[in-house]
Order: sequence, then C-alpha cells, then structure tokens
Amino acid sequence: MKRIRTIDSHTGGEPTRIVIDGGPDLGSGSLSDRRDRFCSDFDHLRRAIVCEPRGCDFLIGGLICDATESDYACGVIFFDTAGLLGMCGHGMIGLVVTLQYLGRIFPGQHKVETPVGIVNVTLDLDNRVAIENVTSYRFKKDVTLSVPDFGPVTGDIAWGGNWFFLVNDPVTDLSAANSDELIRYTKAIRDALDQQGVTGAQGAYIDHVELFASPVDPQNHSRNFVLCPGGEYDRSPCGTGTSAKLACLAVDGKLQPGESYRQESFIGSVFECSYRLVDGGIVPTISGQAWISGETTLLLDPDDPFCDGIPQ
Ligand code: PYC
Repeated sequence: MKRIRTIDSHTGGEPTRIVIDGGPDLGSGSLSDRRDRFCSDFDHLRRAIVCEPRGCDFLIGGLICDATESDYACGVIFFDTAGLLGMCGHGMIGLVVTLQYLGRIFPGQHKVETPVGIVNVTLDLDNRVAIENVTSYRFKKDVTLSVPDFGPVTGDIAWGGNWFFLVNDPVTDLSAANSDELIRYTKAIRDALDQQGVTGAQGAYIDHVELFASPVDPQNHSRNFVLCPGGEYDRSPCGTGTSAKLACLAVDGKLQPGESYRQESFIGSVFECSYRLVDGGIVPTISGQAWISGETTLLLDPDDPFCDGIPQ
C-alpha cells in the first residue's frame, strides 16, 4: 500500500491539495524539467491524487519540491485532473498558508519557485497572502472565433502564468443557477480555439476561458467565471486569470500601475490586486486568504481497480 500525505486548504472556496510526503521523486534540475518528468513518468500519481475517487475536477494539487536556490522557501509544481499547470494563484496562496501550518515559514516575505518563474509571496497574520505573480502580458487583442451553437465570440489572449482567452462582451447572468450553461459555453469556446488553431505564444494550447460581468458587491470592480482545464469553474477569482485580466486592463490604459482592482469570483470571494510595469508586461500582485481544511494520508492499494483514479 503506497501512502501519500497531503494538506488540503481552500482559497476563496477553491481547494488545493499539497503533497508533503510520498510524492514522486523527480530528481534534480530545473522545475520545468522536473515538471516534464512528473508528466512523462508519474502521471498515474497525479491522477491518483486529484482525480475521482480521491479528488474531483475543481481540485488543484501541488507537489512541494526542493528549490534550486537555498534561500527560496520551496519549489512547487501545480497540477489538476487534466495535467500539469504552469502556475496557480489560488494554489500558491494555499501553499503559503500550508507552509505556515507546517511551521516551515512565518509571516514575512518569501520566494517560491515554479516551473514558470519565481513568485515573491508575503504572508500576513490573518492567513492573508499577497503573491507577486510571474510577468503577465496580453498576447493578442480582439480575436474573433466562430463558436458552434453560439456564433462569433471576440476576446483577448493573455498570459498570467497559464494561457487565457478573455471574452470581451460582458455576460448578463453570471449566477450559480446558470453554471451548467456557462460551462457548456466556455467549453465550446475552448474547443473552437483548438479547432481553429488559435493558440498562445509558440503554439501553446489555451486551456482557460474567462468571462466577466458586473460585480454583485459594488465594492468590487468585476465578477468572473473561469473555466479551468479539468472542465470545472474556479471557485476563487483565479489568480493567474486575474493576472491575465490586469495585463489587458493595463495595456488598454484602463488601470494604472499601483491602482487597486478587486476581482470577485463566481461564488463572491474576492482577490485584491494591483500591478507594476516591467519590460514585456506587468507584475501583478494578487492578495487573498486561504484556510486549512484537511490533513490526510491517501492510500494507494495496487489491488484497487481505481487506484490511479477513474480514467477521464
Ligand atoms: O488561481 O491561478 C489560479 C487557478 C488556476 C486554476 C485554478 N485556479
């Protein structure tokens, strides 16, 4: 029986499962090399940790790794039920609160290494974490797709640590009652991107689709709905998706450096954000709270027919 120890948390309602012991040994090298090794040699463990029956489509996993520099708090590789992620904003906030719970870090500033760059994080006393995400930028503006069953849809393509298609037209009903239809709509957009060969830089597959509407709480600037690779929507406002949004607002002159922007999620949780300009884009700061929700030993019984997760 293989045992994998994990700590679960949620950030604004979106869960993160951090593997603290028993995960794959990915050896040394850059985090992106180790991510490739995770994908090629240990995909069964990814599925065992986050897919049903132990997980679900909106669960994000994170594997703590040794960092390449001794003064970094750690490295992390995020993953979900569909594959490996570049970065994960809500997951990073969950990781930092998990490291605090384990007594590995204390309030203050820390660095965490990811396969797509170093993320500076600041942990406060009240489970609040501000992350300075990787450089984010808009790649293409006003791309129009023909989406079967829905007609033409226009949006921007932007990088916030993952690739996003951000739909321009506001959606009138971003409410829970409409979630099945919103999933159908955003999946149709993602399929259309793929079928029409619309990609991020260097042909990268765009695996996240983001919709916007007016906020329910007038203190906030916008409400979003983010389709994640696993086919579920992000319960948090999506840290990488909000970074992509800030990059678009910045280049359109709609948000100034240092100005505050409050992104509300589909369930009403909020990230407080701002950005600073750098060469090639912006560095977003995303701040939110996470809460520890479980401490588990996953048991992987080789005789269990669904030991490695239910195939998708
Ligand atoms: O917060 O960046 C994020 C994220 C990505 C996928 C789910 N959440």
